[in-house]
Amino acid sequence: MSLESLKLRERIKERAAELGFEACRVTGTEPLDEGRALLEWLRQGNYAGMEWMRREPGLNSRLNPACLLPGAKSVICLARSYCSDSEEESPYLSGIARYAWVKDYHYLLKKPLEELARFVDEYTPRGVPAAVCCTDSHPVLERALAQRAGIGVVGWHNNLISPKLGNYFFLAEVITCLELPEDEPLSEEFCSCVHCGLCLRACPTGALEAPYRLNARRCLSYLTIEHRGEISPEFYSAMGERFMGCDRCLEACPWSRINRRSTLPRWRLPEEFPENGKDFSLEDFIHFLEGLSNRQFQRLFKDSSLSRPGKAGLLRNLRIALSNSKT
Ligand code: B12
Ligand code: SF4
Ligand code: SF4
Repeated sequence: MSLESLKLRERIKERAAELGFEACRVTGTEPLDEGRALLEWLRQGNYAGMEWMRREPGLNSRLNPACLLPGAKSVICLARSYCSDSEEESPYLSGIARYAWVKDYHYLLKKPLEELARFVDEYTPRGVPAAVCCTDSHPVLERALAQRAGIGVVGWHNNLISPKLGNYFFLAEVITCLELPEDEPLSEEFCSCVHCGLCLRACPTGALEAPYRLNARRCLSYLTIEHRGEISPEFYSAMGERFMGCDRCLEACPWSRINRRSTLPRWRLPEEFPENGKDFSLEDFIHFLEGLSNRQFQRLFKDSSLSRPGKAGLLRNLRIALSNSKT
């Protein structure tokens, strides 16, 4: 690689840092080695009801990121912390997984990603397709790409762990036709899972069936966010008073002691909520949601990850959490 392209990679990293990304590293667009693990995961039905995970053409680009952009040469992998200090916790946050304590990341990361893509496009020759921005918005294996770029290492709990950011961070990518020098993956010794296994023991439903193998059919994150319809009573007690997502495997992980405080804006309960949640109770929240039409719900929660399960899904989860709080 020429000195020019090394300098350009550094300039892109500087721009990414200015835009708020705490890590930025580059990998190529060759097919991913983790493709086989993905196909096996799908074959075993571990995707539960997420049918979109196995559909074409999305599956092709998961296996081979070059399918997303003709002539793609590089993937710029980015990370942004969503970690917050617990003393700042508002009472309603204890039932919500940390990633949803900040505003919806699809919405938060869109602008800085587009800005970075524009910056990259300024260096792309005329007539070459513009860069593509992804943050869980395109079918790519974000963790595997970020692992290859050296942002972190996938742990037994499936999450990507970074030596700088710990566990609580989002991933995003800019895929470009520019050929940039690739960064090296982290050394395998970085990950200490073999001597640990705490996440597997902490999972309250046995969803982590083996190292790296998450069965979404048993995962509370899947059940409370993505699953539509009833939740099997088998999982009620494991939910406790949590009603949105699950962090137990991440909380158990020693790497979560790294606390890189997020600068992303916090999500707050809508102003319409009595006293803005100071005296929050599960009953009050249920009552509040029951009083909203679907359209009002969409308006009030549009910048929140809580919009993903929708009003019906949230109410389902809250009622289980409420009954758990009484036993
Ligand atoms: C579907 C999905 C889910 C599903 C399924 C999760 C799963 N583990 O697959 C559900 C709803 C359960 C979920 C939950 C969560 N998710 Co989610 N999810 C996704 C999504 C859209 C696709 C993931 C996917 O392709 N899964 C299929 C599996 C097979 O792939 P994989 O997870 O990458 O697994 C790889 C490893 O297991 C590895 N592997 C397998 N065997 C082996 C063996 C060895 C030796 C090695 C080294 C690796 C290895 O290869 C696999 C394929 O790459 C991504 C966004 C994206 N487009 O990538 C976000 C994403 C993975 N989710 C994210 C987050 C934040 C979460 C939650 C923390 C949210 C929460 N608190 O509730 C939890 C974490 C649960 C967990 N322990 O994984 C972040 C993760 C960031 C990070 N630092 O890793 C992502 C990247 C979104 C983002 N843009 O930031 N999620
Ligand atoms: S998110 Fe919760 S239920 Fe899912 S694997 Fe982790 S600990 Fe288990
Ligand atoms: S809890 Fe232990 S085994 Fe699990 S991902 Fe973290 S370091 Fe690895």
